[in-house]
Amino acid sequence: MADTTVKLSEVEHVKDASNYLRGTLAESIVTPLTGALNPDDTHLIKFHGSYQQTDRDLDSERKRQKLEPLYSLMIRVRLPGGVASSAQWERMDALADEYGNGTLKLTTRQAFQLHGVLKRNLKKTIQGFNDVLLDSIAGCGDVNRNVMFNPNPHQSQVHAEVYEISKAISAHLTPRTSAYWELWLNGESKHNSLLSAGGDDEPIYGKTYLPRKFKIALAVPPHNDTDIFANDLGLIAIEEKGKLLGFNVTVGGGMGMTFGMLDTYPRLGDIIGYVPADKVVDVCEKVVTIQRDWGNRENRKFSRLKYTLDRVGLEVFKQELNQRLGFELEPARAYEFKSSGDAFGWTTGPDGAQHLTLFVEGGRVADRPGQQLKTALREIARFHTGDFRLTGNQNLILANVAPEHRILVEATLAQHGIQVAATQYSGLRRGALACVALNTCSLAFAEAERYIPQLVDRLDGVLAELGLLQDDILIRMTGCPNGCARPYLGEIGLVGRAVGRYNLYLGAGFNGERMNKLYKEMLDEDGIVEALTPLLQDYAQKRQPQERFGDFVIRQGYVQPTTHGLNFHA
Ligand code: SRM
Ligand code: SF4
Repeated sequence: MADTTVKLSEVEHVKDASNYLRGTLAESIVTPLTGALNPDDTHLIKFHGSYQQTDRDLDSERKRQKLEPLYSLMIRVRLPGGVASSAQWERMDALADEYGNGTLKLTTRQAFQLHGVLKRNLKKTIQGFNDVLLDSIAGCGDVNRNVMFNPNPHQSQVHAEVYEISKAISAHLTPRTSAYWELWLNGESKHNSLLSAGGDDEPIYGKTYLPRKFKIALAVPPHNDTDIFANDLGLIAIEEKGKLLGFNVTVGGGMGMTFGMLDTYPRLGDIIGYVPADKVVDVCEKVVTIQRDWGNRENRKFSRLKYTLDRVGLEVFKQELNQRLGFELEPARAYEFKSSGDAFGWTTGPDGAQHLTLFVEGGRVADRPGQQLKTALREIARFHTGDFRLTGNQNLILANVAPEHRILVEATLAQHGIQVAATQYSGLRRGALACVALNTCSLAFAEAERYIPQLVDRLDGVLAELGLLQDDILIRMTGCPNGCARPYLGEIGLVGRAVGRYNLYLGAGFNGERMNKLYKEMLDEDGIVEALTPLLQDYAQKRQPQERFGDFVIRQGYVQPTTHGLNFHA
């Protein structure tokens, strides 16, 4: 099935020649003449969890002054299931201040990001992670990324079991190269399970790794809070009487596309069958190896599993998977998803443990006038005996709060201007997702995280007049079509086209099972508000009981439903 006549992309050659992801990183990182890395190393550093970036707010001024751009590194810490201890939180908080830009970003895949790390500080930053058993290997790059799962295993016994499986999948698919600990940790890792193997053999990936990034998410119905259909591989837990049986398997999800290239498209995963729980890690490995062997290594725009699948056909893919597994997937089992968002405020688990889900706007943990979230969480980390759980919706759960700490948690938050209940925010704001975009993302055409609060302020005005302020409506914004905030799963999706201009997409399902459709192009803020106001008015008047906004705009004929990635542009 692999085509040996293809002209490999440049990145394939870089990986091939890199000696298992080393390249010339050791030299690049210490060269004092520039803040940048050697060009080939900019590809390799991703596998170590980092991206070279510039401060785009300063690019033109620095160019005018004939200075090189202000290079720095973004670094992403993988956390399977988004779980961090208090000690790990405190460390990330401190590293953000010491080497980063003083903020922590909670990503849409339940990871931490630091921005603005100068290359001379990268090693010290990674060593800081290692001290508290965190790492950034495979945070980015052509490998399996952070494995997503509902961040609260204490919700039920099934959640606890699925969390363990998500960690097992993550560990199984972590690259084995010793380059990471050799380059950053002087050959010594505190992370026994992960990096002590020390060999360069990559039994799953091989020396050129995957053709492109690969993403896995797990979910326990009825909550699709990891948007599993947006992943290359999704696993839907099937339980019976509170016991985990196995998983329905989805393949071929992905959000990215390129404007003007209709043969690129976001796509939701297809359900291909059911697998018992004890065989699920093997299924993940075999799907990864098929993509390793069959994925497009010529043109990175078509390298994701979704394009492999649409090229070879789902049936051929399933046959190959069954053959590599040595057994057949069973028919998929019944399940139902009802939502893809987070439930805010205090909850009590079946074991009586207390958990607090906090709204974190844009996933940015920062101190702002009147709201010192970063300080509040640091103070909480000093006494909190439970842990911190990052959600796939860029929010945060303080999990397992000791009963005697509940009042102290609330008081600490209140003292720093953070309210526990999220009802002071509109339903639109609570469910909003926005990618980083400017000023650090090199691919952004427009603002997202920095701008969405202002847009929601205006839309909240419209919603308030219509009595819809507390209705949950999913809005998602990105600065480009790559889809980092999964905008095509927003009931309202806004995708940056140019500075201050967005394409407006409508009609996604509230439960993450249907993508939206282009409604209007190149809108500025007034255009967005003008386009949405009559629809929201109509919704307030004519919606049926419990009808979601995404379903309503389809029933009213504003947009056609998207039934498959292949008709997303239709
Ligand atoms: Fe993403 C590239 C940020 C989740 C699809 N993404 C980037 C880069 C690294 C830009 C770059 O290549 O230079 C962004 C760094 C910005 C910055 O300054 O930090 C970036 N992506 C993010 C994060 C931080 C957004 C956020 O605000 O939370 C998310 C980090 C997740 C993590 O912890 O691993 C993030 N990115 C996603 C998701 C959502 C998801 O995975 O559920 C997607 C859509 C799903 C998918 O992969 O299809 C996503 N990011 C992309 C793509 C398009 C990939 C494609 O094959 O279509 C790119 C561009 C690329 O890879 O060439 C990209
Ligand atoms: Fe950057 Fe585009 Fe991803 Fe936003 S969606 S972080 S602008 S790559």
